[in-house]
Amino acid sequence: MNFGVISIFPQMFSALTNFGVTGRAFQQGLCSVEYFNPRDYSEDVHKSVDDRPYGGGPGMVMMYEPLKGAILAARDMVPGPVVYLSPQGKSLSVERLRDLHQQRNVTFLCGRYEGIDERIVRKHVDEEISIGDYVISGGELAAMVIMDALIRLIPGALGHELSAEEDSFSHGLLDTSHYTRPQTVDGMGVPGILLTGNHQEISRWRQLQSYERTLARRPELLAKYHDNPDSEGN
Ligand code: 4G3
Repeated sequence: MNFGVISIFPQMFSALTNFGVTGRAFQQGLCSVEYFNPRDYSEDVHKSVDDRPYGGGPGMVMMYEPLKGAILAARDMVPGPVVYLSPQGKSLSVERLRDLHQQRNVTFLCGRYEGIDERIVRKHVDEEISIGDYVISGGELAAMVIMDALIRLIPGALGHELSAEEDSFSHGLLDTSHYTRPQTVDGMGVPGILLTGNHQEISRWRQLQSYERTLARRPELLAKYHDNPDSEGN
């Protein structure tokens, strides 16, 4: 999978490209990323990328022309949809992630300040996505959340291929609980079934526990699950 990233802070993405499961995926060539900095497409001597909002109010707005230049350059090198991360976007869901995963190329447009000139969204953005109902200081962390989730879906990116299938939500239910050594900590043991070595019974227990904690914590997920328990949720 090839990612494009449009950002004035491309260095932030080293958190994704240099560490852990995602870092390994980049190292192995399972995915790649190209950066496009709006500042490189700024016309004026100060390399401005933001200006004051029409109508007044606090903060600044990212300017049309530098963003347009960066997006057109990205479209040349990364011929897939341009996704803008903003609190005004449609909520990210597991089915939306699977749709994006079908693309070989995806570019993420990361805004700063109070947002970007709306005419960029109108003319140059294919999809506006939100990672949740809260505001963060820039689209970069939101883009990294989606990129990380997408990388986990790439065959070979996780050490153990069954890991992705056993993740929370992959079947529409929350994940089961996990335990490791030592067997007793601060007087707390491990559910006995996990020590029996009976893998068929362990599997049944985990499924039941998964179902019960979904019922307790996220009952709204069960409606979808009941529609089709084998459909991987949605
Ligand atoms: C655009 C995305 C971008 C407008 C970005 C703020 C939250 C999300 C930004 C704006 C963001 C999200 C940058 N904050 N919920 N901050 O996906 O007001």
